[in-house]
Amino acid sequence: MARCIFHIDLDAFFVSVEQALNPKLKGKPVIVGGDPERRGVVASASYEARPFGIHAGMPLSKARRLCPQAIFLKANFTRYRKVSDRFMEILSDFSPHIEPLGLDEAYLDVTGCLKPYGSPQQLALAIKERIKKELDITASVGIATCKVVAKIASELCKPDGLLEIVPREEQAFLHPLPVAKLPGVGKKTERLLKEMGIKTIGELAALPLDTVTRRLGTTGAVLLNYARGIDNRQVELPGEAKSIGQQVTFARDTFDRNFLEVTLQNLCQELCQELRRQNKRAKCIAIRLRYADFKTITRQVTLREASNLTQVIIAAAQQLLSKALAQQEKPIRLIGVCVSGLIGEERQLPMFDAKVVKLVHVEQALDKIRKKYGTAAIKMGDSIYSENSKENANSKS
Ligand code: DCP
Ligand code: CA
Repeated sequence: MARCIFHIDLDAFFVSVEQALNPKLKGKPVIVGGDPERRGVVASASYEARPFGIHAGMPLSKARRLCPQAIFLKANFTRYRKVSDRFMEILSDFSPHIEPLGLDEAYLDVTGCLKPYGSPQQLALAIKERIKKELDITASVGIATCKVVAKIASELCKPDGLLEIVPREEQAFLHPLPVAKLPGVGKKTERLLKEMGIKTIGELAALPLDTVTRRLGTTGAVLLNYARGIDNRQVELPGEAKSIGQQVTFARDTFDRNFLEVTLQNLCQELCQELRRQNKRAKCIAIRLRYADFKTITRQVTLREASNLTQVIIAAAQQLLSKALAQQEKPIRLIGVCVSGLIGEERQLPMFDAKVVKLVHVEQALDKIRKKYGTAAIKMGDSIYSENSKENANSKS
């Protein structure tokens, strides 16, 4: 089945944050100056400033000459980082498969998340609406079967755009575009390609592989694939563990429901402790059962809100277990729990939700005791590990 990948990019990000904070700036040419270390260049320009020829990286002195009536503001990175966190959090409500790129853009793999929305476009509109409502910022969304096409699509529909490239239309969409639109084609590669007489993505796509690699090396092979609309890269968190798992294999196969439930609770407890240690919350909970005949099943659920609270994770895992046990009555040799869709825990606690705050405090206190006296000091049920082999896994796949 074709994948459905979104590339979502906030419009004129730094400027939009300032405009959301001070609506008087909306609809006007506004320019946010860059990093004080690299003083003197434009970091972000409102769409009203762009017709004057202003773009990121341009010296502020030149921007001032081109558009003297523009409003110039200093960058406030703490502010932008906070908004970026909220943006990523909104996205993670729609799919656990999220790959942030910098502060204001991300890929989402929504292949398995479309059903409630009816179509990719409806889902994209729902995401755009949430962002507008909660952050007062417009976003542009490119939809395609792979990352590279989704990214180019979002760029072409800016600002406040939505562009879907349906399966099998990738090449027709890409081919007329200038090669510089391909991610990975910088000034140098563009010049090399120009020397070869290549100006459009379609002209690049038509070249034989060895011609391209001779001039551009291995990057050439990747670019050639992109130009042909081929990009198998997954949507994934760069360099981070994507899931945390715990599982046990029993000394004897078991039917005992109570024993399975207690085992699962203990696994969840350890896993949540690890989540809190890593300052992460999980959006997706999966349980794994291996039967005596080695048949293995996985059952998974996505939480409405990411969590690292033991009670929340246990409740989800127990529900999955009950369903699985109702479907199959075979002795079980292994049980495991795994969380994925991990997101950072930088967000402030919702202070109005006293129950959540209390739970977090209780669990933090328990974590301290476990750290001091060992994990075995506090468990929610009887200790069960003594006769069983126990494995845990931090997985990257
Ligand atoms: N940025 C920067 N210096 C640059 C480019 C960008 O400091 N040379 C910062 C400011 C931007 C933010 O990163 O607001 C995001 O970069 P984008 O390239 O996505 O640019 P914008 O969001 O400003 O505009 P667009 O609507 O084109 O995405
Ligand atoms: Ca942007």
